[in-house]
Amino acid sequence: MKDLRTIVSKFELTGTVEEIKPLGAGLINDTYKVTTQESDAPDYVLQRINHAIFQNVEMLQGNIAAVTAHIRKKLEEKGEKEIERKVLHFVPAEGGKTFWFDGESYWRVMVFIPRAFTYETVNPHYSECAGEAFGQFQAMLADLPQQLGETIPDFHNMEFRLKQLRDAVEADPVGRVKEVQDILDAIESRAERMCMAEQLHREGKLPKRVCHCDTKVNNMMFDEEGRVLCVIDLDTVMPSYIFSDYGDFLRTGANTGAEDDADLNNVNFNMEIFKAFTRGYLRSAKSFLLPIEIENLPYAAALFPYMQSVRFLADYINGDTYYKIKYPEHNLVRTKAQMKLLYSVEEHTPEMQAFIQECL
Ligand code: GN1
Ligand code: MG
Repeated sequence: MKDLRTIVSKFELTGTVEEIKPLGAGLINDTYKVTTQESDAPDYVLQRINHAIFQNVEMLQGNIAAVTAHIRKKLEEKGEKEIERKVLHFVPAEGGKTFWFDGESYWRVMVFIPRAFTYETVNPHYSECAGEAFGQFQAMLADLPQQLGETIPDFHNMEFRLKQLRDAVEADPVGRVKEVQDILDAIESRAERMCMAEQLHREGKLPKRVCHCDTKVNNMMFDEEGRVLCVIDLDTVMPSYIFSDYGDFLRTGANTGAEDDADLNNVNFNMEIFKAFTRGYLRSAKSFLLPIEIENLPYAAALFPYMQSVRFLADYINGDTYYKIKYPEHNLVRTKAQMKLLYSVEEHTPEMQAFIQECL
């Protein structure tokens, strides 16, 4: 890999680079913070785009440019102050593109948002703010004039994810299927129901809307007072069911344990977080959501731990080719934690349905 300073020099930064060090905990791209010496120059975020996963970088960056320009315009129209902290700002590279190819990898640079924080866990108050912010994010993008490309085709298509898992099981390239048969059975017994979104879409009952599709709690920036500044990690913004954004936040934000908790006793679905997030989300999204979308929010809460289990398990069976791992069993541990979360969501489903009715 090329020297990071050389890469940064290909972008039109202001200020002198002081240091470049790793940032964040993403499982896909490599991210660095670039600090500048001058107090009046911004700091930056440098990212190596995972090109094996995002194969069409032109499309990827085109989507992000369309989305950020549209949000910026909306914020300007609202007379929003501090726009620079509320929408990502990409820095052009040599040649005028928003990315640079070093012959091997694709890189991009954005302005670092100062005095902003991300969290791995949030309290109910922050969750309510997050729910409202994701509803607003979807609302702001509802009239996006461009048609966005699918940066990862079939990204949240449950039927496709199950097919990937079944293909992995059939190939069993590293001989791991025999040790995970009980998990596979639990997955298969829920498969048909979990593909309900695709079924409803085929029947013309469930629309696709522009969604973020990676609403992990740590993809959201908060200010010093806990107000949401903006949503980051826009690589997967694409048409999907609103279940994606609602469900993936709860998968991460309402888990009382870690995504990869080895102690399953830590992993449960936190109803306080669920309630707060749902209250916030419905406040800003109720006006445009269809009844079928609202009714199925508890399904969305189950769908994402389920889908994530399927994806982690497929990667484990395939010999860990997709997600970054820290130890050999990591994807299996992740799978078990997500399955435990799913069971807890299932137990809480009637309570969730009742709460949603109260909110309406
Ligand atoms: C990946 O890059 P990161 O960590 O924000 C993944 C998500 C998964 C998540 C699981 C492009 O997100 O879909 O839900 O890991 N992103 C991609 O933690 O596959
Ligand atoms: Mg991320």
